[in-house]
Amino acid sequence: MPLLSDDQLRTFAERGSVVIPDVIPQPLIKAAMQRIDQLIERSPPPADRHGFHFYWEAIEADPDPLVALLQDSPAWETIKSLIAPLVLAEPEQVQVSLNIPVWNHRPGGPHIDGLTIPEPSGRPGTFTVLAGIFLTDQTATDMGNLWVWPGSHHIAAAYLREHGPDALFDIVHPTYPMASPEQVLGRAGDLFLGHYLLGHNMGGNMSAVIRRVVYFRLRAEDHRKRWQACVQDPLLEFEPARIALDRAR
Ligand SMILES: O=C(O)CCC(=O)C(=O)O
Ligand SMILES: [Fe+2]
Repeated sequence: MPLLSDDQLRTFAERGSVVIPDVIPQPLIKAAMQRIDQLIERSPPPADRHGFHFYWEAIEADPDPLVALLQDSPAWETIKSLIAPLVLAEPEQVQVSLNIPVWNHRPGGPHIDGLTIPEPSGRPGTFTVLAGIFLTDQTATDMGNLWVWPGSHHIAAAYLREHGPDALFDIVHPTYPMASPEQVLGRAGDLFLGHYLLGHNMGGNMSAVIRRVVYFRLRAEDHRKRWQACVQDPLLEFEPARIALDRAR
């Protein structure tokens, strides 16, 4: 049984994202929720905060319940199976993303990650895949869901083929024509996989619940050496997705 179905691989290739249901076992979710409770207790969001609030954690050698979501669950093998035969590099950092209600907000457009603060070398902070692990249910819209602009990774890559890879810095907030955005739905324990070039943003939260997602920005090994090629050829690092797409044609 492959970890990702042909349909899921094709969805990722065409739309730039896919949600894989029920990847994270309940005990790992519980431990991560407790860890996030601690982070909030130690450094609470301002009392009047509505909307996003992030915790960025460097990954220590110690066992970490946030990293366990990724590496002690089937998520790791699943993501490996999206980029094989490339090798998935160890995560460097983890983001806990809260979306605190009530936040009556609709994003005006998408963003692309890693561009406002380049790496020390000046290289844009490109990566291979955004992996989001849902810790709360977002089974309807306006529950703090992530918004995505489906297929926009292909439009970004076409733009960068025309203007060169350094033009990435001009599309932090892309304005080229794109399909209408969609809110990503899922349940606690689901795994969201998003292409680096996929335009996305945070949406409002009109529910009663603080939305919790843990994000990892993951790279295939040697991604930093080939980022210019990756941003012009969006399926370069995703051979299984490329094959599934070709099979369907
Ligand atoms: O929290 C989210 O759902 C998205 C956050 C995001 O896009 C970011 O931090 O770059
Ligand atoms: Fe983002």
